[in-house]
Amino acid sequence: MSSFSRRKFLKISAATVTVASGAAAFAKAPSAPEKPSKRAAKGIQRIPTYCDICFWKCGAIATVKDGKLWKVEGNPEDPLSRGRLCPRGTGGVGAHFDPDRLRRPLIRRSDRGREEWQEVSWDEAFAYIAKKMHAIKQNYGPEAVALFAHGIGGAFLKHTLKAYGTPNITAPSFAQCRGPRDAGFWLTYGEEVGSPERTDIKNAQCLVLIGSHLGENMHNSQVQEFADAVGNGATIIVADPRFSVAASKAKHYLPIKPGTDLALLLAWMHVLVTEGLYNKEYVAKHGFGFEQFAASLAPYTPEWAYPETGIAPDTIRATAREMARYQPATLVHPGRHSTWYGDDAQRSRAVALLNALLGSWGSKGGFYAPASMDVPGFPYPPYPKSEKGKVDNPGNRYPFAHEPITTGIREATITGKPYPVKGWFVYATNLIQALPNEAETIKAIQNLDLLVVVDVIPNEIAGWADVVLPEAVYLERYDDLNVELFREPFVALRQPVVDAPDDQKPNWWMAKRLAEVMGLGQYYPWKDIEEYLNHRLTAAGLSFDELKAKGIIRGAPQPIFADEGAPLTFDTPSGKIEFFSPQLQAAGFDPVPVYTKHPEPPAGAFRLLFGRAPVHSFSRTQSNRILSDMMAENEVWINEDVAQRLELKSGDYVRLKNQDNVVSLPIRVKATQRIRPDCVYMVHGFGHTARGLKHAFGKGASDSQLITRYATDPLMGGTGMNINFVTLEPEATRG
Ligand SMILES: Nc1nc2c(c(=O)[nH]1)N[C@H]1C(S)=C(S)[C@@H](COP(=O)(O)OP(=O)(O)OC[C@H]3O[C@@H](n4cnc5c(=O)[nH]c(N)nc54)[C@H](O)[C@@H]3O)O[C@H]1N2
Ligand SMILES: Nc1nc2c(c(=O)[nH]1)N[C@H]1C(S)=C(S)[C@@H](COP(=O)(O)OP(=O)(O)OC[C@H]3O[C@@H](n4cnc5c(=O)[nH]c(N)nc54)[C@H](O)[C@@H]3O)O[C@H]1N2
Ligand code: SF4
Ligand SMILES: [Mo]
Repeated sequence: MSSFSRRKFLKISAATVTVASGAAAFAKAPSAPEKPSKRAAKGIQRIPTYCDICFWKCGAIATVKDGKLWKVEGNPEDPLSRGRLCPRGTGGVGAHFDPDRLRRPLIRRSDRGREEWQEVSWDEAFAYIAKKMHAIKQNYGPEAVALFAHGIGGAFLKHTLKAYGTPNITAPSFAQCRGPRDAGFWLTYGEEVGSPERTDIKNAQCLVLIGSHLGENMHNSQVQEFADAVGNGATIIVADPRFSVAASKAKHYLPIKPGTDLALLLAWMHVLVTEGLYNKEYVAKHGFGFEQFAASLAPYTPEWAYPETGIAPDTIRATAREMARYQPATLVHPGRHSTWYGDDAQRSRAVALLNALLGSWGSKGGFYAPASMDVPGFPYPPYPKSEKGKVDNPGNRYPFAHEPITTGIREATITGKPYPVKGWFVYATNLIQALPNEAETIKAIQNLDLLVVVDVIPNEIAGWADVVLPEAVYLERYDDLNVELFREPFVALRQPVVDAPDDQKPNWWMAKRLAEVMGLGQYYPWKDIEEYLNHRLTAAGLSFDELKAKGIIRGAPQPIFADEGAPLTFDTPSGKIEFFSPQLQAAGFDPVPVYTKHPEPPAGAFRLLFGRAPVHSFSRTQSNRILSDMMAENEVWINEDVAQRLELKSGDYVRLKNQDNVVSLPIRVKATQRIRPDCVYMVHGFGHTARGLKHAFGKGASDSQLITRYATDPLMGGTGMNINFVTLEPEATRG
């Protein structure tokens, strides 16, 4: 094992130890719910399930001692976790014990956003919601209710809302996250990279990370495979304005000027093509429009890219040659959170094209063809057809948006066009923090006749709701099966490990009850979720009892690389990899990516960048006492020389003020040489303002609050959020 992967193991296991004892301490804390479990049995029980602290869905085994949740570990049978959870997953027990949890259904009793509630029964809550939803349907049609639902827990509410008749179902994982990447790869290969990404990181001999900060971005399998690749001696190339954890493992670290990635990508491709280093056989066999593509690269020399990116021509050539040396086992990581500057689908297309030049799509050490189990869905009656169609993308103005656009629904809610939206159902997404420009979100909310929020804690979005429905956390409930697309086929079960402490209910129960109250009971022909799961598994020839006992059932391995016999076909109009895209040309866009400059921060201001911390997920874990113990607040990274000039030092507090005079909560300075002087960086998800979050309230600052501007991607409607500039104001009163 290399020193890196050893360290990584130590780091992960150290976190595990801290967390396990933290959980133990917690279980004894007076604030922890003391209600004994109905399923309480004396002694130790080990119950498999899968994690929900993020969307990776790692297989886990929970240990319950005398009916009380003790710890959660990786399930060794699970290909995603390979028996180890990330620190967030291990700290997931803190979600069950969180004293700030929502406990009972609530109905608003004063103005929206004031967070003043009345506790009601579930029947009262459903009666209220059903009445409003009937009225909206009558006055505006069922399309006027939209569902925002993030994660697998939204599956049954989606079913209920489709049965009600709305096609407007969306999540921030598209227009605020991976949408541009998916569009860029789809336009090039006719397929997306999926989630989990189909990246063969562990076998890559050269791995290029252009803004993917693996190691802070803790998607478990990817981080473990990254450690494998480093351990195998792979060449790591990292382009990031900030010296990330991944950068510290790199042979080549390129401190790129933010917003100029497309220039670097074009220059890399220029070198590969002009020096004849690309995979000629692969391109000849699978490529379409290569001649036009190659011709359009002519101006993008490394010398041209230098003043744009700040990366020296020699470095650009050396790194391009390094990529060529290891092809096709060179993987230019597609990234995930790709909504940066508004031209992101074209940047992602350039990433896709660079991989195509290296022949990595379909190759070991590149992109594999994912496998999955065949588990049929439940045979439901057909949904009513919507006459009006979807509201988020009128006139198909974003022609390559293949999923609904959250911010498009928000816009329709404000303008009433193309038709009014009057109800939002929000499941497991904190829209106040997840969507850019909070003021627009609040404006839309004020236009609603009904806002229902299903959450586990009183997060910001819950504060704006008319009705708040408290959900049981993932350790207390069943969810739908995870039939994953991955290296090998498998199906995983989430099942309850402990009871919910109060009157919290699982999403499937809410979705079914609501459907019944609204007269849509025929869409729920099953009695309870066990019957539903059993039905699906039986149809697939699998045993529910076996899955309950093991948590995971694995299928037979399938070929996943072209040289093992996996088909290498492209679902594009030409049936090939489209180096030149007639689809883009026909829609009036550049058929080959073209570089455009982005405005730079004015003198004295800095570009605001943001990302992940290993121990938190978005804005959902700051209330978790175990995880907040490891990181209670975020910091703002400032270049050390800049800090000195501003007479700031690490540990001082500042407020960030953006171009629209929005001022953040106080945030601690981290003065470091690990970031360029033209930008500052902070971890997303902090700076909570919801009063019910007694523990997380006011700790750190929120990037979302400062993201008042965004650049919309003309191809697919993604919201580029890295275009806000901030100045720093010293804060005398904290520290
Ligand atoms: N400013 C800014 N905005 C961003 C990002 C960023 O980095 N900065 N990142 C973007 C990206 S990449 C993404 S994917 C999105 C993520 O956006 P979201 O998925 O909306 O993430 P969160 O803000 O964490 O909101 C999750 C909500 O679900 C609740 N929750 C947690 N567990 C459960 C559960 O079991 N049941 C229910 N019902 N609720 C639960 C949490 O309490 C929280 O309120 O945000 C995007 N927006
Ligand atoms: N611990 C943890 N892990 C997570 C999550 C989490 O909440 N917590 N969320 C998951 C989700 S849904 C997502 S989408 C991913 C997001 O993670 P990624 O897709 O890896 O990354 P981003 O958040 O877009 O990018 C942040 C990195 O990009 C750099 N960067 C900023 N601007 C530029 C630029 O112009 N050029 C270049 N080259 N780099 C730039 C930043 O310095 C930072 O290192 O993380 C996933 N993993
Ligand atoms: S990556 Fe971590 S938080 Fe996400 S599902 Fe896996 S263990 Fe849970
Ligand atoms: Mo994301």
